Amino acid sequence: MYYTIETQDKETNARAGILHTERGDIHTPIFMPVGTLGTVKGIHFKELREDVNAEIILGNTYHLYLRPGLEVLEEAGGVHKFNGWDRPMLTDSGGFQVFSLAENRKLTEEGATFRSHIDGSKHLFTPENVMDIQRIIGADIMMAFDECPPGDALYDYAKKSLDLTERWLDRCVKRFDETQPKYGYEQQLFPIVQGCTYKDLRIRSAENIAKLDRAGNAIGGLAVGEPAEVMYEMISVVNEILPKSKPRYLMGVGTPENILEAIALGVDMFDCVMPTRNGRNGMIFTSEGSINIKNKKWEKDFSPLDPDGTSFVDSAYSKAYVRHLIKANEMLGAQICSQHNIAFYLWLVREARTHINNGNFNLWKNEMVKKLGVRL
Ligand code: PRF
Repeated sequence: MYYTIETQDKETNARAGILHTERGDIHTPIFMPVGTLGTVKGIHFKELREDVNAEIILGNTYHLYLRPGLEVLEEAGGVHKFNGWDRPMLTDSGGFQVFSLAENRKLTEEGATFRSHIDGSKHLFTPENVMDIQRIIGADIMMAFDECPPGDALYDYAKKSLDLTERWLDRCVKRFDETQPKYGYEQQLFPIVQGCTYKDLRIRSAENIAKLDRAGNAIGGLAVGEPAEVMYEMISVVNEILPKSKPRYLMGVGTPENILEAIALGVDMFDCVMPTRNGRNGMIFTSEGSINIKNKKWEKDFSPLDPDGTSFVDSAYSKAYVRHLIKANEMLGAQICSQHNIAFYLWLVREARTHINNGNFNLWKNEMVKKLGVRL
């Protein structure tokens, strides 16, 4: 796995690049649809490949470990053989999900103990077993095991948390380097910068991670309650330090506007549940602003879902029909809106890429951001 930069924008820190992997090239900036359980909810892989053109998807260690479990995944020969997705997959490491989903979670030096949100059973994640689990899942990109404190954490807690995350990172790297891929294809480990909203902690974390010289690096602990301006400031501090020659992945972010601003700050990879989660609720993103399809305004609007949209669903279905499906809780409504939103996010990052390559990214970005904030 290696990264090449095609164009470095002159006005901003945006870049267009390619992350070359054994399973195909990933053109950056890229958005990774969230496929928590080995499925992007409601969307066939055929659509993801041929209609949306997703180049990589994300999965979750926490969820896949609990269901279907490691025995099934190992016997299948890894997640790609299990679900049929042949393009790259990245798995998040589980720490973040333990803290947002599991019950009775407890952090110790050793790792995190928690109770499953499914059956209450007790489990322990450690930096070592989270590396082993991601080896068994067979993710092309594995994430380090970290703690993600809340956005308003006080300095004392933030520092102690980073100390722990850094000790865990050393253990992740050691275990990763001592073990081999299970299924013959390459796997890489991305470390995660933490440090809350404190510049000195972010700098320390980024410096330590830069030294590890991994195939890519991630920025965690953002979009967890802090103001957007603070998030942007932290990204710029960190990106000064993280190597330019490696892809940078901003975890769990965000709105279309957040993504464009972060691209301008030099971020290359994104994931977020927003397009699928909001889509299931009938909220759709378009290049002219966002739409709540449940709104009465759309009841008799028989125009295409999104006349500028790139997915087949955008012209195949009308706003009025999709409104009806969502209001009636029909599965197809959730599917259409999810597919539309994922296609929109991927269109957005492809457009960003084109404008970086054409030398007019900043101008385009500023105009786009204005439109994205509109509620139609
Ligand atoms: N760490 C991990 N996964 C994450 C985050 C993090 O900080 C975030 C924060 N936005 C989302 N997903 N491991």
